[in-house]
Amino acid sequence: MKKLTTALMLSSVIAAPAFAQTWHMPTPYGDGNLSTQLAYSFADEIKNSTAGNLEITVHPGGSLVNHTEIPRAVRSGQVQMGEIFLGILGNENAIFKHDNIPFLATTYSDAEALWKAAKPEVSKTLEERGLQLLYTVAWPAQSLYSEMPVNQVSDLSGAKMRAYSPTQSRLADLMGTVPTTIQTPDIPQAFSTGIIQAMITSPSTGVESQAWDYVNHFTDVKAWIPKNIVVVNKRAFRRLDKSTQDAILAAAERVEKEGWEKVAERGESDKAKLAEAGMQVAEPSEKLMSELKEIGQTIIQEWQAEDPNAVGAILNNYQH
Ligand code: PCA
Repeated sequence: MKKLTTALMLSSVIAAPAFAQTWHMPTPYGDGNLSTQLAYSFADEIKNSTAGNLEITVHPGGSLVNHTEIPRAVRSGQVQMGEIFLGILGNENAIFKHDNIPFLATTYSDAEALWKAAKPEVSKTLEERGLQLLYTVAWPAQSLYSEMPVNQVSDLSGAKMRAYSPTQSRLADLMGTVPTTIQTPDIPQAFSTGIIQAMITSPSTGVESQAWDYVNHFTDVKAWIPKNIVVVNKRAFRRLDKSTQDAILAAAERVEKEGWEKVAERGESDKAKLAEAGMQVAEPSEKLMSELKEIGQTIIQEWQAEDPNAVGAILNNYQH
């Protein structure tokens, strides 16, 4: 009897079939993006380091769950993990808006510093919603796509502008444009049917949506550097054994570091692709920049007024 038990225990240690599980991880963006590539590499690392005990299936591009539904799907446990663009949570809590504030952090090192300043609050707020933060991936800096050259904000007057978050929608208002919320998979159709005429996003999303089919001009205003977050359902994570939890945390740390290392270069190589495809890639005029920065100041003030304590704490941490 003892032998049999030992044999069973041994076989379960070696093959571990009883404990192997498959998790699902919906993501919003397509395979060409750095964030999606890192999601695959995150899943691979965990599969290897747990010897197949935890297999994570990545479902890119909103294919399993629409982007706007991903937060709820992870929270309810419908899926165990998911990737979310932080800015879309802006209406839930002002602290999430730090991610889309124009001209608050426009270099990658500033964006990292801003993230460091905001992370404790963000993490705590996600915890209260049953979500544990695993890692972050920054996007290349956000710049302007338009049909015509833009030398000043009024050149865009009345244009229909894509918005991907509440903060960006406010920016569109202040620019005298008309915001319309469109997720990335719908960008080509939104341009071709005239629902949008301009957008502010990364070179990567321009490449993914083949922006050159719809607009000719890319003005490199580099207004902010937003991020995706990858979260896990807290209960699902707690149910794992310690070594599997550690494997997830180790992979998350590695991927986050790799993301910050690669993002600047990815922005440059994708910008080169826009030019190769025939877009006019231009540096912004001084006038455009000073007008946009002024709008940025208004947005910061409005943001602070929304939650003076929490936002004030982020700004304080960031600036000191
Ligand atoms: N691409 C995503 C988010 C930020 C970015 O560069 C988008 O346009 O929706």
